[in-house]
Amino acid sequence: MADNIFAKIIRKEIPAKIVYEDERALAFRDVDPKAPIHILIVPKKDIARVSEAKAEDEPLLGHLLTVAAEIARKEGIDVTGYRVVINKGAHAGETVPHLHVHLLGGRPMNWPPG
Ligand code: DGP
Repeated sequence: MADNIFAKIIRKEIPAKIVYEDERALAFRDVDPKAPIHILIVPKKDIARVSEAKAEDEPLLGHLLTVAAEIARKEGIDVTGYRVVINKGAHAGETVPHLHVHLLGGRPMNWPPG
């Protein structure tokens, strides 16, 4: 059983501001938000990072994106726009070894990212 912080949030061993949950995914507010809306969407399945997802995980990966889009509509950032980010590895700044999709919105963002 994984003991990283997101695995503990999924098991409800530590609190989080949960905004969405179904049988395959959980979404909660980032504890250190980088935008007015910053929500993390995670699979309940233990997948450390996107590079470790298997072909059998493809429906689950797609589900995380449709959940992100649904949350964006509920949070009122669908019209103004938002960014969906997955960090993998040191150069991208991955810090938690459980796959997570960042949903960021509520302000204009630069491109390319820093
Ligand atoms: P990443 O850098 O892509 O691995 O993003 C990890 C994010 O997780 C980062 O934005 C901060 C957030 N985070 C870390 N610990 C916690 C926590 O205990 N609770 C919540 N809600 N977010 C956390």
